[in-house]
Amino acid sequence: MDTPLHRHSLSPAPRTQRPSPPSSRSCKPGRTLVATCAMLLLLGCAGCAEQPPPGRLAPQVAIRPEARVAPDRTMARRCVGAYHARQLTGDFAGYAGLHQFVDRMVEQHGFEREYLLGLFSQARRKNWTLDYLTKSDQELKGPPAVGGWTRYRAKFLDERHIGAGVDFARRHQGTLQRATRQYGVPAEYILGILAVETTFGSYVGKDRVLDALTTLGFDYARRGDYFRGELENFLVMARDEGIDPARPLGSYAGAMGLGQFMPGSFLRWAVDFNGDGRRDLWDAEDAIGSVANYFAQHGWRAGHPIVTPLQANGRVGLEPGLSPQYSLADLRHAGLQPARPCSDDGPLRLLLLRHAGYDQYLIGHPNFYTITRYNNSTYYAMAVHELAQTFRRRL
Ligand SMILES: [Ca+2]
Repeated sequence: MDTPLHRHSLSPAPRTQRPSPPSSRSCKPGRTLVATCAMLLLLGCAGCAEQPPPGRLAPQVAIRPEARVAPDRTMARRCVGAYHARQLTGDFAGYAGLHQFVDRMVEQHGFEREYLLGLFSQARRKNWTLDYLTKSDQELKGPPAVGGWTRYRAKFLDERHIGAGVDFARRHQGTLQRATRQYGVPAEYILGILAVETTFGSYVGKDRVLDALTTLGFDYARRGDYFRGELENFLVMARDEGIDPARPLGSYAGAMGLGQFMPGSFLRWAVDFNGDGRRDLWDAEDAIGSVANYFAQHGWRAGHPIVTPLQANGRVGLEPGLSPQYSLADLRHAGLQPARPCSDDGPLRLLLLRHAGYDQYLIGHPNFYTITRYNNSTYYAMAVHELAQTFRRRL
């Protein structure tokens, strides 16, 4: 994908050791996520998720200051992993920002300071990731290159992705149908996401999420705030789900599981779709339900169009983009005519695909925009859409 940093959710670890899936491809620059095998060890921590929701406390019950602190300390003892240190050592020793982060986790979430200092003392700085993102940031500047869509499309619209999708769909037909019924999202779009993200779990990440998020949170200035927020979500998630936070593997940006959810997306949109009481995006059923829920929560409209091709007459003077800004009259005035009847009269998103020998324009309808909520990229969403159309024909 164009943007290397994607957004969403991830899964908590299974309660048993999960073998790493075979890695069938190398890390491709330009994709959102990805990493190799996820071996998640879920050490059971039944109590970790039992913090009472704030709303449970009756308003008339007075809470003394010491009473507010005590439950948090109890929670902290339930964190998984024997980490303990009085000082920060290792790759991140001396990082003032990390000390401030630890202070915040102690004050706002009730973690034990020594636990976090011990955990971060064995975190590793991922220099390769920083070098790669610096290079990617430079490449993303400027207008889309001629042939960019042709090259991007070729990475995903191939027999490896399509064949894996057909096989996955046959194995999980009932679950896909259930997700479509429950969330109103066609199975082929769930398949399109899982194809682009991890080729259905064949490559789900090889970096420790702890290392990825700590590195990007404190050494990647451009998006440090975002990754510190995801590190916070990750630690809360690990405690809630009873996971040792040093165990989960994910992409170089911290995305996890078949659907490559970031921790914040896991907390908000992951679902337990196989009914075993855990949200586990390394599990195919939970991943299917979680992707469908993500789409539903981001505005997917069942039965509505995704894109409408436009026929161009001469040079087009309009700026394409994911913001809706044009009426049908604007498009026609610029020499763009819908190739089929279009009931959506705007404001409309004008999409541009730069093929090797020509430019192609399309209208991106609200459902197209929903796909970009998974990754804010026209090419990403278009690859998912074209894969979905292919799966629909093949299944
Ligand atoms: Ca589950």
